[in-house]
Amino acid sequence: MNENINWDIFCDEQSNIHFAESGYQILNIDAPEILEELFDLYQTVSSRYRSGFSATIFSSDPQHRKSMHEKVSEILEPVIKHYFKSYRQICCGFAVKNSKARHGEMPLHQDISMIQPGGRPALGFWLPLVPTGKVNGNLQVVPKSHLYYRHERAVGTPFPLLAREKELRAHYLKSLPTTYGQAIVIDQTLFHASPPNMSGTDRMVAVSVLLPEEKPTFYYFRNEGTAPVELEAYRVNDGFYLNCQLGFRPIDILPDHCLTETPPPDSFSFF
Ligand SMILES: O=C(O)CCC(=O)C(=O)O
Repeated sequence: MNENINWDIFCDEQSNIHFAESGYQILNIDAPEILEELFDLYQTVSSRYRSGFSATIFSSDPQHRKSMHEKVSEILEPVIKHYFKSYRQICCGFAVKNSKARHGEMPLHQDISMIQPGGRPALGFWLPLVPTGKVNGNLQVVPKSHLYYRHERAVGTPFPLLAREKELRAHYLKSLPTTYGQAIVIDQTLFHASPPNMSGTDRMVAVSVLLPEEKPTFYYFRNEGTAPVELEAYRVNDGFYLNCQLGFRPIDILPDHCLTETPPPDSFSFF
């Protein structure tokens, strides 16, 4: 199902080739001053990130979401400009696994869709402010799984290989430890997860969602009252994700169109 995908993402062509094949790319961000600035910013708001796993996008305070987005996106902008070909940032902030709450496991999932399928993909940009490994909740990915289910996904869209999660974890899930200064870029369709933080020290990550400049932003609402399940596709502005309640139907806009949620393919192969 890789028709109509355009992998012209990074300025570096080798990165485009690796990303197209695997669905992720590790970047060496050679800019300690940027990591320090992000770390200093995080210190000013760390009291808000005290649960097992907390992320700015889940904050119930829209002011905080907006302020973190503005500050983090500004700090990251030179990095994004340097590595990516015309991508814009939405939903920046922090993703934190607290050292004192050991229940912050992130299950295997795909991110929700924020653009329509086809063309250049939406990306997750994940820049840890500390080295990451299995013990403090590093990112784990299923390489090549970004080609499996590229259809529209909303909050509530079931993970397409839920019944085979054990098998995926046993045979396909790959741990991606990072050294200080390394960032991981994933296709939002890539299967990914992270274990709990058992290290005794907080795991802080600066995050950004990157959308191709040429593609409008969408929000999908899953209408579970229909059979088959229908997705309502809302065309939104970039600020929408700083204010919305994820998983809820927007109250003041009408859908651009509706579509039936696509069932996953029957078989898979990630080798
Ligand atoms: O930060 C993490 O551990 C997981 C992040 C993640 O899964 C996501 O942003 O979708």
